[in-house]
Amino acid sequence: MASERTPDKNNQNLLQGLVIRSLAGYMTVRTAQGDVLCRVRGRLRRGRAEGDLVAVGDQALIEIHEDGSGSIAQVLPRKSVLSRQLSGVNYEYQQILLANPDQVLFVFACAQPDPSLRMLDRFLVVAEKQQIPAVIVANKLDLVTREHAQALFEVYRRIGYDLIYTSTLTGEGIPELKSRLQGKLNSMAGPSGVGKTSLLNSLQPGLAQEVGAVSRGLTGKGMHTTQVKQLFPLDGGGYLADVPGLRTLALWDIQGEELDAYFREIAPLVPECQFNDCTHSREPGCAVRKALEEGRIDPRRYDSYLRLRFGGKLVQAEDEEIDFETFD
Ligand SMILES: Nc1nc2c(ncn2[C@@H]2O[C@H](COP(=O)(O)OP(=O)(O)O)[C@@H](O)[C@H]2O)c(=O)[nH]1
Ligand SMILES: [Mg+2]
Ligand SMILES: [Zn+2]
Repeated sequence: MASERTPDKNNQNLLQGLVIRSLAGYMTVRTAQGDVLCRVRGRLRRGRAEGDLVAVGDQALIEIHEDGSGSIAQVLPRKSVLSRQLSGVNYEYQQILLANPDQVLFVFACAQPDPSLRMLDRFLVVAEKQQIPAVIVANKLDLVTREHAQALFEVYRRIGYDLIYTSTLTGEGIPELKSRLQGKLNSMAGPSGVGKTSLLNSLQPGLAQEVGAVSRGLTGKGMHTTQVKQLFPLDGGGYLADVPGLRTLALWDIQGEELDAYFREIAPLVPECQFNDCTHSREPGCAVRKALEEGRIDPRRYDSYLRLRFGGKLVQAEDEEIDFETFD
């Protein structure tokens, strides 16, 4: 039908779909009529953009051409984004790592390697800033006693985070994790060796191989400079996103003055401090330090706050030695 190819201001001939893959200027859009490869062009490319106009996770309206290829006509409003702000002398650009994420999973091990909880605290700050719910996965539960695992991680549940203990060896926590992912757009990050690949295997046979094949296929052909972003469908519905840029999440610039707002247990106390510019370090009448002394704030979390607030470059360098990744 000729009318199918006519661009229509009322979107009558456009097909809606989910952007599931992004690579070198092409987007794969999953629609009710199958996957359509779309070149990003035209209106979506022209002009001085202030940020990525289309990204993996976006809901898009596409136009299908005679040869079966498509083009993206419109991107529907996003409900949330994982993004980073790129700033220069005369530009500001919002790079979208993932559009519409429902939640982000931070995976650590209870042991081997010992969890870097300060790194986790940094990630949680970024998740708070971006207003994306975080799920903490404490893997390798089989290597420690439950008491030990709880001493490490239970503080996060107390301050309101979703926390799941897992073991890919015994299978503990895997069904719970699976149901937590269902029907949602999930992303995952964690240090090397904590068991991310093993978790993928436990969650869904073939998923880890699928993810691995995509990254190998690219690096194998010398395309290592090109980043592929992809959503992997989950059997029970929903997606898991492989978003390479997530590894830099912890390094994003957050202003010192806004930091207290991103510590869940500190934020509600801030209005009670005597000084409205209280840094919660040595000021008199500080409600945060009072809570700390009364045991209502975890000393290790408070230490994380202080280090992020006042640690400067040294602390950053120390933290950044930890190799963070999404999948490998
Ligand atoms: N004891 C134990 N070992 C695990 C568990 N999950 C993964 N491992 C092991 O930890 C190592 C790293 O796992 P891997 O999945 O490659 O971690 P990744 O780097 O995060 O992808 C491998 O030797 C796994 O067999 C677990 O729950 N318990
Ligand atoms: Mg891995
Ligand atoms: Zn204070």
